[in-house]
Amino acid sequence: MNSYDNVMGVIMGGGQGTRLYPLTKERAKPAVPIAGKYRLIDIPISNCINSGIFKIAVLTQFNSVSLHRHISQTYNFDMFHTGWVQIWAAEQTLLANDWYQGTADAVRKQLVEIRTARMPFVLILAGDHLYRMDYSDMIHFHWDKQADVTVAVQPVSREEAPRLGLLKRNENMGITSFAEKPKDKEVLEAMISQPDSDKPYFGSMGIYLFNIDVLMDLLENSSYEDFGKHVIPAAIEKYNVFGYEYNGFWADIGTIRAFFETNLAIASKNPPFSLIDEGWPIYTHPRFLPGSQVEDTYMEDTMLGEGCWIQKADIRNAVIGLRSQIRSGTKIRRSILMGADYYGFFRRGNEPDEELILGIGKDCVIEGAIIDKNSSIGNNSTILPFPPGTNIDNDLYIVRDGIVVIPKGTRLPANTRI
Ligand code: ADQ
Ligand code: ADP
Repeated sequence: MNSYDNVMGVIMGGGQGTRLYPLTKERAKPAVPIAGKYRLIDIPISNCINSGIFKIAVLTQFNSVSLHRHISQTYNFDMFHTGWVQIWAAEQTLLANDWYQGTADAVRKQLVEIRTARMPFVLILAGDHLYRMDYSDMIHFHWDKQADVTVAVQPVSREEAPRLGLLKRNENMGITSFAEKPKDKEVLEAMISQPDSDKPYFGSMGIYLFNIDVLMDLLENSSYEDFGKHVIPAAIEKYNVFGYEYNGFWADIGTIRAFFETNLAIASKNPPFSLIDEGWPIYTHPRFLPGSQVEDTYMEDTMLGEGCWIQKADIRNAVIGLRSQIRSGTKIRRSILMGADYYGFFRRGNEPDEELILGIGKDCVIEGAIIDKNSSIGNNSTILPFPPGTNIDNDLYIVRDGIVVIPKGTRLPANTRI
């Protein structure tokens, strides 16, 4: 594996965190748990490490304790290694006292740190994508093309197109035009690159490789707020900007719906993305948990985390996060359980006070829901999904696009109906 001492990874860890709310109620977006045992930030950091990029900064607006804990417990390179993973949180300084800002603004406010790292190339990555990508191919493409900026692109369908930055390339793969999330029919028509394909557009993956001087120039001499809206269109006018095509699995999981569907998809038969890959592990905080104990349970299309205890349940299409406890007679359909950070008062052979049990109680039905960590659902409760598009804010639960989310640490009383 190559190691790139001249490329630094900058991961955009999230702005206000409204799109994944309430999963971001008490934690920074990069710390949101996925796939039963990881956190969102593990994906881009693992891609960097596996690609040979060892200097990584995570830009975050909401500097949560859990993100710090996760990064410091997980990503420690040994003393013979020059790599580091740092969290750069938005801070109020004499130069900047406004908090919520766009992606370009967030990077601009850390330009001093970026310059101090003295890396000639800066790879900007989103923090809410699920994919496995070897950035070294993109780096070599950038060098071969003698590019100033390279944008990773993927062919996308008509349906996906309005949600992404769209671009067109010439024969040399130079980007000739760019439109950020166009809704206008004429603009959409004009951005078609491959008319006969079922993926006629090139969508920006929001992954950018910049020569440091170009990044400095574009940010220092402007008030551009966003990469997609402002920086990339301006760069095309002034610099050599290329589109590097990537055709592997890639999903933006930055909304509750996308997060939910993608988690369930990876738990399904023939998943579009497999977490099993010996050559390209996804790293996370090692926990030394025992294997999961499953008693008389039917399970189908389920991804099961470590350290769970499941009794006589029926589980179909679900992600069951680490330390989950599910009691007898419970049915789970199309749902994500994030698990727990501890077991509560439970000890094997010593059934505790029902009120204190963590996890899902007896005879519950849970469908179309995300149950965040450390929650407890009282016996005989039912949670069913709402029609897509429904949004509700309630003390005990939140509904986003029809998906019921039980916020972290919620205690739903027995016999609750949602
Ligand atoms: P979006 O994903 O809509 O489109 P944006 O909201 O700018 O773009 O988010 C990009 C990433 O930066 C996300 O991971 C987000 O959490 C993070 N982020 C946002 N504001 C931040 C801030 N202030 N500080 C730190 N992190 C922040 C972009 C491009 C499109 C492209 C899609 C691909 O603009 O052109 O097609 O990504 O998903
Ligand atoms: P999340 O961000 O997922 O809601 P936390 O970061 O609070 O959760 O907890 C995640 C991990 O940190 C767990 O492994 C948990 O055991 C550990 N942890 C939680 N609280 C503490 C603490 N006060 N000190 C040290 N580790 C903790």
